[in-house]
Amino acid sequence: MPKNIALITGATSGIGQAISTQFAAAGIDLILTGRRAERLKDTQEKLIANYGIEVQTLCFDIRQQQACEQAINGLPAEWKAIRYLINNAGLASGLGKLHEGQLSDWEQMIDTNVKGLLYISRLVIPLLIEKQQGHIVNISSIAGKEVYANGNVYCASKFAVDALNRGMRIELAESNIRVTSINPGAVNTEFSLVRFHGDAQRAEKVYEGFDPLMAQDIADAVYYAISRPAHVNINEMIIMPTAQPVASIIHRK
Ligand code: NDP
Ligand code: 8X3
Repeated sequence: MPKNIALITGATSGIGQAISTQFAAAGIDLILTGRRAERLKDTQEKLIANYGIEVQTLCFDIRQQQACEQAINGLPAEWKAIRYLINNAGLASGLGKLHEGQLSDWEQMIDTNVKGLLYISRLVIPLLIEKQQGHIVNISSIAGKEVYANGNVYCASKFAVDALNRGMRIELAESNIRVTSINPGAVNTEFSLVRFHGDAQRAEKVYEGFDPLMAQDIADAVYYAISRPAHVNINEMIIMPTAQPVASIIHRK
């Protein structure tokens, strides 16, 4: 019987995977989502074996509203007592001028980062309200605080996450639900590989010549936020590599 449950979207890689391991180590039972079934299964097996927690996996595309509904509504009753919702699934697709942009990139970012986050939140928040407790952590970005050259639509999608984060906090305080946004700068994950449509050489260059953040740095911050006493809400955190003082400047050796 699961007790202390977290639902983490985008748990197949990077930040979501690191949060999953950090939470598992703290004895939190997990609902993990993503599109890559094999990775979900591997992660589930490892976390159960290493930490003795319970893990459910939900394999679906967060852009598909019906798939979100089926996944969340189809959870066994005891798994609906979700305490932590970590809205992490997201991506950048492309990096270039708006007037030269690919519509398919824009749609993928808006559908995943904004609409997907909304679909999941709409389904899970009523479950938190029912229990009059819970904590939502929205993984936004420094791109949701500062606009940088060629970031246009990705930045817009993360500014939307920032607005949704603030809106949720205002609306949910009366239900004793905490809401936190985490806004990282460059984190070395599959993010750039995805942004550059699988161009591994270009992706590697993003993290060359300086020490980027690691996914674990962000997992630490998320765990810090959720492990504060119940009367303490961390509204937001901006976390940057030391060599990246603002979004558009990276000091490389
Ligand atoms: P990764 O590419 O390593 O991980 C992204 C995760 O999102 C994967 O688990 C992926 O799962 C999931 N995901 C993407 N699209 C979908 C979809 N349509 N349906 C379901 N799941 C999806 O990148 P990060 O770990 O770096 O990114 C995690 C979050 O952190 C994102 O919201 C990103 O914007 C944000 N962020 C990242 C930064 C960075 O520099 N890395 C900095 C600031 C914020 P799957 O492919 O299996 O579906
Ligand atoms: C990802 C970090 O600086 O590439 O959100 O926008 S950045």
